[in-house]
Amino acid sequence: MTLKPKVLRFESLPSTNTELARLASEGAAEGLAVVADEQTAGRGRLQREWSSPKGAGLYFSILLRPKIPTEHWPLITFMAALAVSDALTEATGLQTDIKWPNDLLVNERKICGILAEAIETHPGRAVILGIGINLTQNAFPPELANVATSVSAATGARAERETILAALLSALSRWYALLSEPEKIVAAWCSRSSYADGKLVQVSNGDEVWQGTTRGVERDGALRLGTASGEIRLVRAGDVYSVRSSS
Ligand code: BT5
Repeated sequence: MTLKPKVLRFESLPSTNTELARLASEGAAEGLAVVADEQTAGRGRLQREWSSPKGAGLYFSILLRPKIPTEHWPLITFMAALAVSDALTEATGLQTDIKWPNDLLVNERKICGILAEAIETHPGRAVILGIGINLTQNAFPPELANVATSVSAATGARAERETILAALLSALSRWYALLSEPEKIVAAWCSRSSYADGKLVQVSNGDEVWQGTTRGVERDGALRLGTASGEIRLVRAGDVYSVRSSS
């Protein structure tokens, strides 16, 4: 699968994902991408807010029409995390950690969030892949300062949005070509995530909270959680929090 990105730029949008979903429903081709200087209704998973002030972040969405079995679609988020990780290293020298399922961390703080949304369109099912990268500390409100960071804070240098965007487009094209080989995506993801194996975590899906130790990732992207009773629980959606061991 070859991806040929074509970027449309906007000063301000409610959400790059929403705008691209609209274009996708009108039949836009795979690879169409949208970038905005600000989002007035940027969102995360479960309709949470993604703080997106003007000029403070890279707010980006790209349209994918993947020809892979639906059960492997969660790997699109993994593929995107690998691409952002490459792009940040190439463009800024930063080394990132990946937190299941959709966060990139630097020094245990979130620098990027990924939101992949599947939609029905006339030419078939599509994915709107949204990526938000914090460029400066203005990208998020002060109350998130303990859990969020930005390229400029982490590198001590000015964050060049266009350099990061160019690196992201080529990294996405590279990793997208591997999407039909789930083992490779999962293996690469696990090698770059401190959360993949042996991490004591709490997982919350909104209703329930489980504690356990991570035991790798299934071929479809589900997180394997080893619980105290010795069973393996497969987690397909939720938020993961690192727990410091008391020993
Ligand atoms: C995400 O959701 O991390 C997915 C974020 C995707 C944003 C991109 S920007 C381009 C495209 N267009 C959109 O409208 N969205 C995508 P989630 O894992 O649910 O995390 C959301 C949580 O992260 C919020 O509830 C806050 O706690 C926190 N948060 C909000 N803004 C943040 C920021 N700028 N940096 C770090 N954390 C933030």
